[in-house]
Amino acid sequence: MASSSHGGASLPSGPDATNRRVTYFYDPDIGTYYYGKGHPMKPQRIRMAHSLIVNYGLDRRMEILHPFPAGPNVLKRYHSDDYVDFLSTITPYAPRDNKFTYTLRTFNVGYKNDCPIFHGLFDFCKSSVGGSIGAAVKLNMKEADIAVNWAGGLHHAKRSWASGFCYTNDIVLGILELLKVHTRVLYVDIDVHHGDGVEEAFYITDRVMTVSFHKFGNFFPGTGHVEDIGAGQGKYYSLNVPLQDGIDDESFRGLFRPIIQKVMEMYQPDAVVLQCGADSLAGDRLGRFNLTVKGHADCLHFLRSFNVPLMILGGGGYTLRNVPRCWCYETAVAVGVELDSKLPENDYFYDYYGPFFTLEIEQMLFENKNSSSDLEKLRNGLLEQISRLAHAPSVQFQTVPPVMPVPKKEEEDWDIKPKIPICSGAPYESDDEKPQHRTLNTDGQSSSNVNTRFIPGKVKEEKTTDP
Ligand code: V1D
Ligand code: CA
Repeated sequence: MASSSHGGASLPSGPDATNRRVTYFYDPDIGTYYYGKGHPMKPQRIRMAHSLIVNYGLDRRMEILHPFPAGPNVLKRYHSDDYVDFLSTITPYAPRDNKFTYTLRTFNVGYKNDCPIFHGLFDFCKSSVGGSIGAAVKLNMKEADIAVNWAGGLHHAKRSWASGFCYTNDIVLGILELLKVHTRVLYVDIDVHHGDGVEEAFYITDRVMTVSFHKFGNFFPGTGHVEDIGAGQGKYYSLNVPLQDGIDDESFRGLFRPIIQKVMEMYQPDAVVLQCGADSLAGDRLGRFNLTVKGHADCLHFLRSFNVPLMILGGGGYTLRNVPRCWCYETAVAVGVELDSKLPENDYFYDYYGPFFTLEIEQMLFENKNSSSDLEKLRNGLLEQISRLAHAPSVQFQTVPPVMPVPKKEEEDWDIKPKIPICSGAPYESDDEKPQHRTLNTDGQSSSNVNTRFIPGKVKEEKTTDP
């Protein structure tokens, strides 16, 4: 854990320049998905980021894996059965009769909507979730210190409700995977929008603390009030940092660092998930913040310095020339190298990065509507809220399900028991077979038939006794 003596994040095990083992998930098909004409969400930005990453040579400094697609049964660990069944069967060509229209409304999916039906929608969801679960598995197995999935971070999706360009919540599913091994997971969201879907999933538990920085006031999704702090066991474990237009690097850093420092000290997470929505950058088509790439990446720099297993995810980001710059730079921060500001030639060089062909983006000359006194008040109020946290809450009975290895072969699905033996020696947790859980009680003693599960959105814990 970090020491607070320098107000920064000094590491117990060496300087911040220490190398981290980074695993990066990338699906070569991701850039082909298309939300439709005029829709701001463009999965192509992930392919553009990848092209920059490879042309800077960052691929040589990390492990690159194709995400294993998350099948319906994996998605149903969080999403409702009827919603997943619906997503797995809809196509843009379905007949638009009354019954179908009703179903679309039930799940908030539809034509000329934030969440349209597009060709390959379900494959897109499976890939995005597969990357985040794969990232969690790599961290769980301690095969990586940092795991990256730029196709993840889709923070608005609810259990049975698509929202804000998001259909399935890879973050909730990734965190559920992390919770198999880690006691406390910290979720930090720097997308300009509130991370409502993740907050909602974990609102009543202290096993996940959510912290979202976002624009608040007449802005989608409308949630994320500073007084929304969690409930029940989860009281004080949801933190909201509502901001106004035009926040710049200095103001953002002046909030982010002290707040996260204090959260790290008090909560002591054993894994961290950072949603790096790039719509908080200056000049975003939908966002109204004024961060540079370096200001945005400073959040990652700071979290990385705590040396806690870290999952890095994408999210929003709608100015196509800026998102790849940001996510490429952040990939470099993850592996611990400084990039030359001059962009290397890449597949999108002349179409997107002229006239300067540099990594930097332009900051806007518009007013920062967050006054120093407002920011100070906000910071002090939030630091006070964090000081009410119980120090590092522990879990009384912690189930340790078998750690799921990343499937290695194309034909194996997260849902299907692989034919080859598992390298960890643990049995693979398929959906239709009960896993052999190892359960640790607080004394570290093992018992075999008590299965304590955290189920977000339902009840905090479900205790079952195996027959
Ligand atoms: F401008 C548009 C053009 C076509 C389709 C949609 C939009 C659009 C812009 N902003 N939609 C929005 C936001 N929706 C509304 C609706 C009005 N309502 C009744 C809802 O204001 C949604 C913005 C979503 C932002 C998503 C995200 O950036 O947070 C994200 N993070 O991870 C993935 C996406
Ligand atoms: Ca946010």
